[in-house]
Amino acid sequence: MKEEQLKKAYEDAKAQYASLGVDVDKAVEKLNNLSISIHCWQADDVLGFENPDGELTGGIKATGNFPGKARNIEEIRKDYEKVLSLIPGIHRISLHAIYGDFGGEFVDRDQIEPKHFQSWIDWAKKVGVKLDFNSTFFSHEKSSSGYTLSNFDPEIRKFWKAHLRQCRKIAAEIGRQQGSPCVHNIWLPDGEKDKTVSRFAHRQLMKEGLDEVLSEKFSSEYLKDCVECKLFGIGSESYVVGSHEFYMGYAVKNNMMLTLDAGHVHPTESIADKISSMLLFVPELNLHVSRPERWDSDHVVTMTDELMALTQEIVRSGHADRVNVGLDYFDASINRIGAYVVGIRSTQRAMLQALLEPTEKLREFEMQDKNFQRMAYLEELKSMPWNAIYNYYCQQQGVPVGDAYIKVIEEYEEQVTSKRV
Ligand code: RNT
Ligand code: ZN
Repeated sequence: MKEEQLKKAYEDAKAQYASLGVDVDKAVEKLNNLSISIHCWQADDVLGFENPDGELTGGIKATGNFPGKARNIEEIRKDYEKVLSLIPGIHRISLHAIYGDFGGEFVDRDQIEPKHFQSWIDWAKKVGVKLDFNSTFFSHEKSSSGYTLSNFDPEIRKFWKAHLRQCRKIAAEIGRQQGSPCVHNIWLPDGEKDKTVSRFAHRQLMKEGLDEVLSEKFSSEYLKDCVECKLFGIGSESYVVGSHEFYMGYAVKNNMMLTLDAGHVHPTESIADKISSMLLFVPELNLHVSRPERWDSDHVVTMTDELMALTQEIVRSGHADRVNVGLDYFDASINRIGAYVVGIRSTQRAMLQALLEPTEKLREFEMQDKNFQRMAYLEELKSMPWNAIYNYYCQQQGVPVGDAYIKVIEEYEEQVTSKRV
């Protein structure tokens, strides 16, 4: 689209929103301040660099074998730089512990240290992103029984506690060096395929393990821990130790962040409606924006009704500053750079639509019991020209407008990723 056309579409859209009492500039400024925590693991199907021949376990699965996944740190960083060049705004990259710079050596999970992430910290500074962190409790022989921190074997529990301790040290060091708290997400795959009898005992062990390690205090200026609940996984269909109730209770009791993953609830349930409840009881939320297709399939995020409901709830709560928006999906069946860019841009667009809502007007209808009017406006809003605002924002930020990113990704595929064999 030509520059004048873009500008004109934007001005027209702005006028339409103004007639509803919506300040477009303010909405765009808020969108621009929204840093999305981009998960590192879409680039290489959650494999990491700990073990080049490793296999993804823990009840999650990246299906597909599209060529071109990143095979080492250089390639993965190059891919992230490409992704960052195709999206507006300033974002964060969320690293998993298995993505350390181990220099070709095998470093076990209980031995990882801040030094293994120093080159990431330096790289992040260079490209202008902040880092978040995730401990990795899966894809390891000591998690093969299905239980880590909640294992009945004390030696295994000891190993994973050591891992968690090291991860917190690393995350805090990242936070200290980058001058912004590092969000450290704790997700454990613990659970079982079939009817588990000792549910209380495993949960008690998990609670004790977390209590022991999390009792070591770090400044919240450096580190923010959060715990992620789940409903079921592949091979843990019957029982997941870290269920929603477990971590909701844990986070509330310990006044800490809770992570809500869009794929970790019952198929007819949505995490959108949990936002306004949990914000009353925990200091902050961390989101894993994902797209479940019948199960926790971790499909690329697209603009679904669920995503719209989620971004609307974040904005309507009035506490968007307490919600960390992170992504969590891994699709190995399509171009992985494309998967990143589509998911990030869709999340931004959903957020922009929510920010462009005349919420006060809708609330007024609600107060006056005018629910037909509320419904009518909610429907009208769906076809407002919000995309003209997003396009103009992209142009202003110097990133491709509309579908222009597709060609850039095709070129990168031709010149770079397709050569990775
Ligand atoms: C698994 C969780 C978890 C992982 C990542 C790789 O179901 O969603 O967040 O996807 O840590
Ligand atoms: Zn997740």
